[in-house]
Amino acid sequence: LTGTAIDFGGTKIAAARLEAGRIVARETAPTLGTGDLTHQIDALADLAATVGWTPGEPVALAVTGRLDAAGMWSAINVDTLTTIDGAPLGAAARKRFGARVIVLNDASASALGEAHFGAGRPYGSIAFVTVSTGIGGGIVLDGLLRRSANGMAGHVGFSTTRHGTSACGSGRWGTVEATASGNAIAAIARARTGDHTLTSRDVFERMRAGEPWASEIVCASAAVVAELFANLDAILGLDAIVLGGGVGLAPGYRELVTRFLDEEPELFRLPILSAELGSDSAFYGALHFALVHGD
Ligand code: BMX
Repeated sequence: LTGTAIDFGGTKIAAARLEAGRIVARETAPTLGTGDLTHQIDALADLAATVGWTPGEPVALAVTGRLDAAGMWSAINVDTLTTIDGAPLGAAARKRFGARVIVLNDASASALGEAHFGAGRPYGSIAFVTVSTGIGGGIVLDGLLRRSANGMAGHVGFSTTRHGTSACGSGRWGTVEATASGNAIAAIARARTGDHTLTSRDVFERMRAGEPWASEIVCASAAVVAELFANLDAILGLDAIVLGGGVGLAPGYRELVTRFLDEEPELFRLPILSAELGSDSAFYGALHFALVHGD
């Protein structure tokens, strides 16, 4: 794998330069809080240039949100990304970069990356679940990424949980994303403590410092994610689940999810692996997708 890949998430954008399957340069920047497509793409191009992308060279772009078969990009959860509704991301990026730009949902890209180059290698059928700003997913069945014309495939964060108490920015009530994501952890912690500056990272720090309220909030998130994993297994019959994302890879979180999944009947207890490529899964998957599909 050689080329430039970009991961466009709800909180940060990241770019990496890969050569022969190794990352040789990387850079990150905060996601702009604007719905203006041109500004967003300018920020991506600036970041790509800092890792060594040269004008005219193809780009693999993994992005939060829904991408339909016509190449239109929309935020589903408008709380994780300033309203983007039906923007022609691929076409606009191709114009700005003056090159081929292959776009793919971020979690779908990570699923492919982990399935082919990471923790999913020994298995045929896996789901990748990212617990980050939102909760996203990608499904690889018998080695093939599940994609759909409406771009909804893999959006596991918009399934619901019995622990749901609110709606997320998708408008749907009781979603896994509303209950267990990084945004949800921060919102619950803020409501509980009255400290409106708290981030999900702070909640993990407070948990490690022994604050019981912080540990309760993180445990509640892990319980919902474990319930999601059992549901995915019941629907898809998976060999394993690969867990990623800033929250998913936070020390101790996977162990908590495993502990809650162990409370389910044995049939639903599938292996939970940490994303072996860490936060780089999307780079690998998006580049692989670009090389294989090449459109
Ligand atoms: C949301 C959804 C998914 C995305 C997931 C993780 C939006 C804007 N995004 O479920 O498309 O894969 O979040 O994204 O509706 P992240 O931004 O948390 O990395």
